[in-house]
Amino acid sequence: MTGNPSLVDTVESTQSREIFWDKDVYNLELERIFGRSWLFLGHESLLPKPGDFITTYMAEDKVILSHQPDGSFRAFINSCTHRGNQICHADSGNAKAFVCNYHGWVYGQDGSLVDVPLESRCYHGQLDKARLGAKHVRVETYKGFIFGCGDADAPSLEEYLGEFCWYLDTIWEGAGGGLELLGPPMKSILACNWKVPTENFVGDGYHVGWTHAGALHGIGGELAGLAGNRAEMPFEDLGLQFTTRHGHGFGVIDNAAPAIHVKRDGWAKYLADTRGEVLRKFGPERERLYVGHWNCSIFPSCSFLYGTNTFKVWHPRGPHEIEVWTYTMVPRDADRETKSIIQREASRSFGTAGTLESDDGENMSSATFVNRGNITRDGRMDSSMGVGFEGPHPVYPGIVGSSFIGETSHRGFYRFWKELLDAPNWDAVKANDSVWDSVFLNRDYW
Ligand code: UNU
Ligand code: FES
Ligand code: FE
Repeated sequence: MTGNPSLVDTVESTQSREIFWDKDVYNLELERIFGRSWLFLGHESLLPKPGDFITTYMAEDKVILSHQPDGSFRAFINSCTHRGNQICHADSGNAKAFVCNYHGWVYGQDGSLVDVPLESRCYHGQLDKARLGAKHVRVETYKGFIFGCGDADAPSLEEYLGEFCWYLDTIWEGAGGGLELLGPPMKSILACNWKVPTENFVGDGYHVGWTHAGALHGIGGELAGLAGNRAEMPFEDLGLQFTTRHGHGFGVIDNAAPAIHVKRDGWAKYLADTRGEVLRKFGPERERLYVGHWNCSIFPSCSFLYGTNTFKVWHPRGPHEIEVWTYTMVPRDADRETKSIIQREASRSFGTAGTLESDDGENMSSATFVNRGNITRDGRMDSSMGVGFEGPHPVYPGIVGSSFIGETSHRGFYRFWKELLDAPNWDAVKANDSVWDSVFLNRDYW
């Protein structure tokens, strides 16, 4: 499949079904997408003290993220350099050192190899411990969110997020406190390709009124009118969609941030109390975003619903399975009661057994496994909704689509997915920085 130009057709806005099914595509993704992108590892709030650690994944690689005595964070591959055993089996904790179960090699908080049983008697002074530390990956943080990258040539995290920082600041900095994550994450296995939920969160406003019709009807509130795609909804005027360099994107529904929250005295009240400060700090365009509901993906595999406040990582497990990790996003400076209301409401809706989460799961499996069929697999998928009704905007960075219900950010996601899959290295990607948005043809839309 390598180099197949039709995996993604950016002119016709179609994708081959092989992107959800083919094992060669998946292996190339591990190397060229996951191996070269910044991947979400954790938030400072999950490991606040020196010595605190969490174990997580970068795609299929197990990693330890560790809070250093000097306050910085380091991440290293959770596999012993002796015979390869997994070094740490705990999900999180506080540790002075990590001791491998197999033969007892000891790694420090920074991943260096500090002690080896029977070293002088059995290795005869020949073991070079300095060269046998656990393998490091790059770690950088943005507004408390910690990311790791396995490619020394990748741009900095801030360059990788690029103009998307302008959007993230609105909520990750907010009125002053910004957002943090509550863990430990809920974890579940879902039988689907990792891109199905990523594309759903990056910009699938279309499914909300249909897939979630029953749930939205039951919850009531700001989104009840979407249930069943009822004709009286102003579909052209519900919100906007955004895509920026490197495939990040989101859709916003205006004035709907806490729509999925049945209990209104927590998050809804917090937003009402803080929106004035956001208006002063960031201006009206971003205040609009602050009080809107976002479905968002940070390329490649980290997604969140701002408003609902679930934060997800889709860890790939082969082409047809993912491990879903779900955290709750809460304002750092909110009181305990507000945080716990948000956590309950988030779990009830988009937690592992959440009402809306279960609505989506079956579609995601189905969209993956139909491609078992040899004839089916040969076909294509369409993401052409709203082509031409999008373009550069006088205020909002990137490319802006005219409605929450459109596929602008799907197109942005797959355009970059294909670019990174084909690129020999990051220099080749950087060479396209000034022309990446040329496929979004309507320069005069806004
Ligand atoms: O299912 C979703 N991605 C969603 C649900 C998006 C916006 C509102 C509710
Ligand atoms: Fe870790 Fe041998 S595999 S000490
Ligand atoms: Fe959904």
